[in-house]
Amino acid sequence: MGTIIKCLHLIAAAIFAFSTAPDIARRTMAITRASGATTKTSEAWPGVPEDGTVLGTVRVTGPQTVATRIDMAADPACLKMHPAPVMSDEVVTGPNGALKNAIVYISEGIGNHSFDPPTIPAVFEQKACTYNPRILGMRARQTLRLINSDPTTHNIHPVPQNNREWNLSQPPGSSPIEESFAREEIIPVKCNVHPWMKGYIAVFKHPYFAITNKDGMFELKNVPRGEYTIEAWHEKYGVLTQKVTLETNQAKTLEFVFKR
Ligand SMILES: [Cu+2]
Repeated sequence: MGTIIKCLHLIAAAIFAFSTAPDIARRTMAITRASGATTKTSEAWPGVPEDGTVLGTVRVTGPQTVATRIDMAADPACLKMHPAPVMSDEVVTGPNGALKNAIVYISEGIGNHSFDPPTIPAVFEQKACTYNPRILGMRARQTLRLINSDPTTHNIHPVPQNNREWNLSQPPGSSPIEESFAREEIIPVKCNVHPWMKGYIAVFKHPYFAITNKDGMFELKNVPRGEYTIEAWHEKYGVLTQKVTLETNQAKTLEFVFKR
């Protein structure tokens, strides 16, 4: 009897280990990647800023999508601030498919080199029941200042995979809330009061990131010579990757084209 129970225990343990192993592996991979431990240090990385530049544009091709209308009727205070219909700004394009609000950043090539975060805070504002900016780029361990400029209560709820999750209510007129994130990650942010409110806070351990403007343009400045992997991320279209080699003080132009 005892042997049978022991056997059952072993089988149960094996099933448990098997079913959780891929999940744990995935999580470990994500954490390792985000902490920078798996990125290869470039031989040429001098660790000091130089005048190298990686610049260019992000575009999207394919059939034009129609922006959906946002219904703010659930909160009269929000509705009142928008006399005209509000359209989703998930995808904002300009001439020739120029894509706004893509994040372009160095994903490999810096190795474990560390940078002190800026002393000025990154600001994420809730304004007219939307996030301003929709996509915020900031640094790990930099202060994040959250502001509610609206006459209604918001609930700021970042949903990270690799950082501490928090969920804070901010009534109208309350003081700014200060928070921070310890690790690299692009974090979706939602408001539990207003389901249409969507934003992202992109956290980097280094200063080499940019968010495309209305012309789809980006510029990474003061990049030292080296070999890098550059990624372009967009909330709807995913990630594109390119390799680039920079000599001292060189400028390289890249174009990223998402396909719909
Ligand atoms: Cu809200």
